Amino acid sequence: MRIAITRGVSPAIADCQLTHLARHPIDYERARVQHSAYEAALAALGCQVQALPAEPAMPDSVFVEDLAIVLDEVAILTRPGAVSRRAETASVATALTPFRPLVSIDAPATLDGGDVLRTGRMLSVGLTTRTNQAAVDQLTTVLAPYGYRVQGVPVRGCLHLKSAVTEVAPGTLLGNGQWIDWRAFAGFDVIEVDAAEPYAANGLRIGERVIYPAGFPATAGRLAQHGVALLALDVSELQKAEGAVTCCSLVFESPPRP
Ligand code: CIR
Repeated sequence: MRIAITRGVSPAIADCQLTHLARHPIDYERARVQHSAYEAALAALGCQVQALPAEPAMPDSVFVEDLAIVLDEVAILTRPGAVSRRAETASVATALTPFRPLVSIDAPATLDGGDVLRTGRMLSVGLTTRTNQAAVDQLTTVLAPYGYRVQGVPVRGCLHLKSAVTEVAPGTLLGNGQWIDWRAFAGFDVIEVDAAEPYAANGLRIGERVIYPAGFPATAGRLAQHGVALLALDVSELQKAEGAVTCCSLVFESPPRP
């Protein structure tokens, strides 16, 4: 069974953290409708959606990806880089407890899940305003017994590593080479986003399909040429909060893959 943990949009989302974007009004009702469509897409792709209640006092709490890294063997609870987001972790820990043993990232490390790209037994970890080298070091130590390797990847110009690169098919990465150095991903096939669509690198692969934001037609065309099947969604209000499609869920198998 594939589980997807989500959380309703906070009515305070207009007060979200913003790092690289200017603040624009966010239509809360529209954000809710878009988020419901996102949850419906997850369900249509075979996920059992476990929706946590919205947190009125936590503006960014819809972005549950940032609170944990769920691997087959263990789940890592993060220590988000934005102090305002640290209170979001507790309820995600409770939600994950039935599924995985939990390990926490501790100070001085800071880590956002949006900075962690897993490809097989390799975790690439964005070094950003949210995630530091101490987090890379802690992940390396915690995950070595399970056979994972961890590499830090410098990121410039965007919030998270997965704003800059995601895996859209086994061995195929979609990314923005202005924000990362592709040499960190030697051996992968690379699809570069269209230069006019810098934010187009974030797709959420669920089985054979990729949930993908509407509004990036040139990059979507490139993906189609590579045979990547998209499920396009309008997530405009979440994008104004500097989020995209990976950030609104934690997707994993239960029981873990053998
Ligand atoms: C933040 O700055 O933390 C939120 N406004 C956006 C987080 C997006 N998370 C993600 O892409 N993993």
